[in-house]
Parts: sequence; C-alpha cells; structure tokens
Amino acid sequence: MPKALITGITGQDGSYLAEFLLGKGYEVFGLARRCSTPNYGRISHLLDKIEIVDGDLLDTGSLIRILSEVKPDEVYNLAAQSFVAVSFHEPVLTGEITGLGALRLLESIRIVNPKIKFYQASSSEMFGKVRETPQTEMTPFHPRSPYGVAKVYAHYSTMNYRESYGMFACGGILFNHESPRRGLEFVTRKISDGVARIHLSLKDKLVLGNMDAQRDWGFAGDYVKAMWMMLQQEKPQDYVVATGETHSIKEFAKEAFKTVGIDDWEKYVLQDERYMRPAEVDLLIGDCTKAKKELGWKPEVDFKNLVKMMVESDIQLLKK
Ligand code: NAP
Ligand code: G4F
Repeated sequence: MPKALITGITGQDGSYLAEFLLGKGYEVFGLARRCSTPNYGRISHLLDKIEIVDGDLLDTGSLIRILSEVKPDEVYNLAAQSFVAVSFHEPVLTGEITGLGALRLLESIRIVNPKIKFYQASSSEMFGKVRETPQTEMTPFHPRSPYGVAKVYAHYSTMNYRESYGMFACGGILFNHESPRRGLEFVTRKISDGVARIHLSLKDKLVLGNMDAQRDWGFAGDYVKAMWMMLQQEKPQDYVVATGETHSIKEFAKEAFKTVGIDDWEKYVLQDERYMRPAEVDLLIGDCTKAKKELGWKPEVDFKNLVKMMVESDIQLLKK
C-alpha cells in the first residue's frame, strides 16, 4: 500500500486530497500543528481512516522525525499561511511558513530519503501583475503580495532541488479553487455565506472590497486530482491547473444572488476600503493545455455549478 504524507491536512485542499488518496488505496498521514482547540472540522469524517502526526513547517526537526517514522512514498506540501490579505499584516511569518517552510521540507526529504516524490502547492498569485494573458508555465512571475513572493521562493526551491539533486519534485501552479469547505475569509465563501444569510433573513448586507478583480475559479475537488497525477508521471515537471475562464467578483456575487432568486443584488452589497489591498492582482486566467495533454486532467465543475454548490451548501449549513 503506497503511503502519502499531506501537510495542510486540516485545510480545504488537504481534506479533498486525503479523500482522493484514500480512494486510490493509499495509507494517508496528515501533518498538523498543535492547536489549543482541535480544528479537524474538514476531516472529522476521515479521522478513523487517516493518521494525524504532530509537526510544523517552522520546525525542521519535526519534519525530519515525521519523514523518518512515516517513510512516505509521496509528500504533498499544502501547508501555508494562504490568505493574501493577512500576508500584508504578517509578512515575515508568511515568508517563514509559505516560503522557507517548503525549503525546510525539501531539505528534510533530501536528508532522509531523496527518492520521496514531492508536490509543492504553487499558486497563480505568483503571476501577480500579469505579463501575459492567459498565463502558462512559461509566463514570468511578478508577485504582488508577501504571500506571492513567498510562493515564488518555494516554487524556485522546488525547481532547484529537482535540478540540483535529481529529486522528483513538482510545482502545481494552481489557479483559485473553491468549495463549500473554503475558509470564510476568502471572497467566494464570504459571498456564498453572506447570500445564504440574506436569503434566510439572518443579515441584510454583504460588505466587500475590490469587486472588479477577476479570477479563474475552479472546484477544489477537481484540482487535487491534478496534484496526484503530477506525481504519477515519468518525469517531474511544473503544471498550470486552471479552468481557462475568468470572472469578476461582481459576476460571482451576481450569480450567487441569482441562485436564491435575487436579481437586484447590488442593493445588498456595500464596498469598504478595509477589504482593499496595498497592491492588487487584477486579472488571472490560466491556460492548462499542458496539464490537459500530459496529465489527461480537465476541470469537471463549471463556474455556475460551483457558485450554486457553495450557496446551497451554506444554506443547508445555516439551517442546521
Ligand atoms: P488553507 O485552507 O488555508 O489550508 C492551509 C493549511 O496549512 C491548513 O491546514 C493550516 O493548518 C496549514 N498550516 C498553516 N501554517 C502551518 C504551519 N506552520 N505548519 C503546518 N501546517 C500549517 O489552504 P488551501 O486553500 O487548502 O490551499 C492549500 C495550499 O494550496 C496552500 O499552500 C495554498 O497557499 C495553496 N494554493 C491554494 C489555492 C486556492 O485557491 N485554494 C490556489 C493556489 C495555491 P491550520 O488548520 O492549523 O491553520
Ligand atoms: O478570495 P481571495 O482572498 O483570494 P486570492 O487573493 O485570489 O488568493 C487565493 O487564491 C490564490 C491563487 O491565485 C491562492 F494562492 C491563495 O492562497 C488564495 O487561496 O480574493 C480574491 C479577490 C481579490 O482580488 C480581493 O481583493 O477578491 C477581492 N476581494 C474583494 N472583496 C475580496 C473581498 N477578497 C476577500 N478575501 N474579501 C473581500 O471582502
């Protein structure tokens, strides 16, 4: 039975990837950091099928110990301080976890067993102020946040370990992917939760920041498959994973309100400077031709169905 270690198991992607790998017959280990209150909400249904190991990307010793004890065949590095807005408030911590954390893990793998296959959760946020549209694996990076800068560092570290030590290390450059398990601070979930609350008369306004930014949004459940596919190839490489469609925050909000039969949606939405960022990523749209051709991957859930899935899930959650 192959063994996989997932860092970031308590996050959105960690939960979907764990489900996917269990379905593929893997023994799944999840690295989780100590919390005063357990935060296993997204993986509570999996806790009897996976093993949680204590560790932290800030602590190299914990990584070496876990790799030596678990002896994984594949490591998926999904752990990060992943919220762009907070990265402006906590830039050093974001660099430590999201940037140097990946390097600590790569170096620990090199020391313990360089044959372990490694997946790095790289991000479309690395393209930032985009140099070309759509963005491919060859598009130059121009990050616009401490988070984006840290992800570029982690991405180049992954390439460097592949080229220097022949390690099987891949960077999946994933565009935004969402789900009912998305954190409430991210704009899609903030909108789906807000719309559900307005629909149930639990609140009357939704307050957002820049509504003109455009994102290429897919479904997280589709995207974790691409992570696994990358590690099953003959050669380690980097791949863009995206839908190839882009929509503004306004369009997302309009579609979400439409789901509950509200057409005059602008009445319910306010804008507040508080949610604006010092530097913005205005437009992201990915070209995933390489992933389609070489991995045989394609997105299954489209924009409208993603929005509907999230709003309906939030309505059910609030009714409970
Ligand atoms: P998420 O929900 O924010 O999950 C992040 C995970 O990292 C959580 O499990 C968190 O644990 C863990 N973590 C944070 N700091 C850690 C540390 N010091 N040591 C160990 N674990 C730590 O993020 P996601 O949406 O699932 O994304 C997964 C990965 O893909 C992230 O690296 C993200 O940057 C990247 N990415 C995401 C997207 C997207 O659209 N979702 C797109 C491109 C790339 P706690 O629960 O303890 O906080
Ligand atoms: O949902 P967001 O916070 O996601 P963002 O910044 O695109 O980052 C996400 O995707 C990246 C991939 O490109 C990941 F690497 C990263 O980890 C994360 O998962 O914001 C999306 C857009 C931004 O332009 C933001 O300014 O929505 C805009 N926005 C407008 N009002 C808002 C809000 N964002 C948030 N979070 N909250 C608002 O009220």
